[in-house]
Amino acid sequence: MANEIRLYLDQLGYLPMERKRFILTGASRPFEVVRQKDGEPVLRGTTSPAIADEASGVEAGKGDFSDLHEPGRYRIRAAGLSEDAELVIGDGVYDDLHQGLLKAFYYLRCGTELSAPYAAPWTHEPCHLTRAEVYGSKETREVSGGWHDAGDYGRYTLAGAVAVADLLLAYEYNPQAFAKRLPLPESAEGTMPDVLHECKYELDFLLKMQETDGGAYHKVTTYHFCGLDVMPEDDTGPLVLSPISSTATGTLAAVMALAARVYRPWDADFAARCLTSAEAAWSWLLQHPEGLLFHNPPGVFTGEYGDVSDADERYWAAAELFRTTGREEFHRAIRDTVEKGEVDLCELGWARVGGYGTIAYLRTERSLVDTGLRNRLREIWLAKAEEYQEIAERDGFGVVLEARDYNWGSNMELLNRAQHLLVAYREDANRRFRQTALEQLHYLLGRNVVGQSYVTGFGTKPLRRPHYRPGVGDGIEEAVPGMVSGGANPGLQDDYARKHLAGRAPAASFEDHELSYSMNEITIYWNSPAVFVTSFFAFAGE
Ligand code: G3I
Ligand code: 9MR
Ligand code: ZN
Repeated sequence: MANEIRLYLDQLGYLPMERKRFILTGASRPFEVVRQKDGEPVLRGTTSPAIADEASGVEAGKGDFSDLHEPGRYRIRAAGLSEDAELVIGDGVYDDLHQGLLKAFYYLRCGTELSAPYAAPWTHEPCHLTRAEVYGSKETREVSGGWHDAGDYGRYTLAGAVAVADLLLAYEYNPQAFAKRLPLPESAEGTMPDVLHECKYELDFLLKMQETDGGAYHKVTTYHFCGLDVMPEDDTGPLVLSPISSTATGTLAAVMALAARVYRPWDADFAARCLTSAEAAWSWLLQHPEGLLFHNPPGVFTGEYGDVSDADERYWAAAELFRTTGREEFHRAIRDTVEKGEVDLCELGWARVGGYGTIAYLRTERSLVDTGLRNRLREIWLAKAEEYQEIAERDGFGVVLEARDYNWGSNMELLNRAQHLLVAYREDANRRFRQTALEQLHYLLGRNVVGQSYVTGFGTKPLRRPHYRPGVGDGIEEAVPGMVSGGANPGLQDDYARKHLAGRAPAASFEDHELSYSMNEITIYWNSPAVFVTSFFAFAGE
């Protein structure tokens, strides 16, 4: 209905001591919060003056109930609301979400059976075990394992590297959030946390993607995407290793150097293998200074993950190798990149990885770093955090995206900016940054103009029909839980979106339908920043 008043809130709940706000469309009005069990009013307030919000296309105000700290179940009432809104306040409201987001990577495993104790009812047989043809040659390689990228069954080196990096960084920042077993088949193998078991499943695959000269193949896929209802084990077309690229090789060098640090206390041999791989990839980069940017070769029609520069991947590789080894050659490469000024030093996500390089340098042992350079990077990082802070404070829904930022994978951009704010928070203990990062979780979990939780299995209106082949092919009504949708995208980049979404405001450009891959696919590097962000707020995170 045109003038119906709508209330939007985090459908999982709110943490007792954090800022708590809901969004109410229409003019400012009184509201009250009552206890669910006896209807006792516990807080009264008035929503802020409504502002015309460009990204969502509605006029909305915010209802602040931050003074309510008592954990429990409540209802929110306001004039014009057709029904009360259900509200939860509690310390552990994100604990199950955190576990679910991480377990989603297990469901994306390729090359192995997903067995009942860990995956029921979403089990499937092993898949994609055949040797892959090296594009354009008669040679083949054994490259089984790793994670399916997304709704498709491709396995893409740089996408996998970025996803692993988010998860390992989350573990480095908040180990306490990863103590509880998921569980996984490897859980009983000792005391190594499951997040490290799961990342090793991808890292073992990424090691296979490295050629003897140190270069990394860009991807292993079939030549075409298979049908949307094809189960992994039924996707039996020939596998092809697409050519080595400098972007894949740069991200491989980076993530292997990062892994060498993280796994050293748990599996020294594996950590050593990772470092050897990182150094081999780095030497390949030195031998190919001109770069080798990737485009799908003739006859290959799967995801491209193209790029216009590999300078950011080289920067990230140098920074991780410097943090792990302390060797001056890597330090020089970092300095040269910063001096040249061609790399965005803050961007995160699959295409621009300079931010991961800056995080690596900011977290390098102080005795190794150049204090002037570190301070410069810190200033750049905090200035960008202030920019994000201002965007969120201006936005009618408290979102860190401007209208133009809603593109394919807008939830990745949102979560990457939340990651940025949390890294800034740990740099200068500015709690505003942590608070704004938390507001992005509220958006992801229902406080948005479509009233949608963008995560399968979580929220009162959870994601149900992502563009995800096993979910279409398995005939099971319930979606695998813990998968993050790419989210609102006004780009109309698939047939379904063109047919159903034309003319909508950017943040309203979403429907939960499996036919739309440009707004409702899931991917490993949309789940991985979500794990990073929730790790600060789950299991008494800080
Ligand atoms: O950044 C520009 C923005 O400046 C511009 O205004 C806007 C106009 O539409 O485009 C923006 O770039 C978009 C880019 O994603 C970043 O959001 C491109 O249009 C869009 O084509 C691009 O989409 C990528 C998509 O593959 C198609 O290439 C997604 O980032 C990427 O996540 C997605 O990755 C796919 C894999 O290929 C296959 N596996 C599934 C995976 C997820 O859908
Ligand atoms: O399923 C594919 C998805 O993973 C990709 O992100 C998307 C864009 O590359 O392509 C999807 O595959 C579609 C193909 O591009 C066009 N025919 C329908 C395919 C299934 O939706
Ligand atoms: Zn597979």
